[in-house]
Amino acid sequence: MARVLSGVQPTGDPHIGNYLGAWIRWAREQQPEHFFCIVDLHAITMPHDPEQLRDRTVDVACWLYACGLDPALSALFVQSQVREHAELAWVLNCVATMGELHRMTQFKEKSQGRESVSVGLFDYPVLQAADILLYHAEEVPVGADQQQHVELTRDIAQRFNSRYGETLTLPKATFPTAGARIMDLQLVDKKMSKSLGTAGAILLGDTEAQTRKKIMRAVTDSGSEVRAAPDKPGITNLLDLMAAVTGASTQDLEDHFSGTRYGDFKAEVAEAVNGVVRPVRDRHAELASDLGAVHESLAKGADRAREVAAGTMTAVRERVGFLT
Ligand code: AQP
Repeated sequence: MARVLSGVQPTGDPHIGNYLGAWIRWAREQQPEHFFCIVDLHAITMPHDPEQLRDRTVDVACWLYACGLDPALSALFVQSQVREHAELAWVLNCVATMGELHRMTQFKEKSQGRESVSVGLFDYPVLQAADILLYHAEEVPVGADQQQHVELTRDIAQRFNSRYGETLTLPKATFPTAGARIMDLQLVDKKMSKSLGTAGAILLGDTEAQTRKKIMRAVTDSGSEVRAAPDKPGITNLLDLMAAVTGASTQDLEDHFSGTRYGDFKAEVAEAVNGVVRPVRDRHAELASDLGAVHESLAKGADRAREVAAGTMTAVRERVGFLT
């Protein structure tokens, strides 16, 4: 069984992209060797409100448990509660290069148009490498947007190992067959994102009526064929969404919807999405009404994570020449 680490930022209301790109697989495939991390250290790389960060950290934990993460199996924890993440990130900062970080597309996108950008935002991928490498993760289940960061993690680990001796495990990113990059329903050339605004994002916390309305209003094209094609990004995205929630192939869906009008197609997509999200939303409401249990599970998750992380840091400290 492969060791797994993946993470989520507590930066806003989670959406169907987070769920289909990553979380659904975290829950389905979870094992005791799987670690999932709410990356609050990453969340402060952009301007934030401290009180809101605390609330969102707990809320995203409720969503993850609601999606099916079981504290008796996998370990869910909050990144800042395991200090080794920051410690290893510093060591890896001395292995990663400026040139590598300058090539990261997420940094380019997130820094675009900003007058002042934190060093933390630039360094974000190195902290992410530390997250992954601390747990000797072999697999990192993520959406397609994270591929470049996981490749950088491999490069950093490889360089560390060749400089100091075999210490860190080289990870690989894994992606779902469908739903690896759900696009915004209004800005179809942009990935659905917590920070892009809610008009084109299906939030897990939306009501069924809101979800239906957003899908019915999704941007499509002037044609009438339900078919995936480069000149039909809106329809392609809805087909991908439908494939991810139903498990059907795009080809089967194209056959099924052949001759169907866009309005009827969208209504079916909305129904399927609501069917999948409904139990998650209900479970989230239950968990949010008893946060004591959520805090307790997070504390246990952090204890489990600390144990593994401390072992890796002992080896790293010894390798780089720190006094033990
Ligand atoms: N649109 C998406 N389609 C598929 N997967 C997605 N993920 C995010 N958006 C999509 C995956 O969800 C996991 C958690 O993401 P994250 O919150 O840690 O970071 P992110 O990729 O930066 O997500 P957002 O929603 O875009 O947040 P903001 O706006 O705060 O940056 C990851 O595995 C990610 O691939």
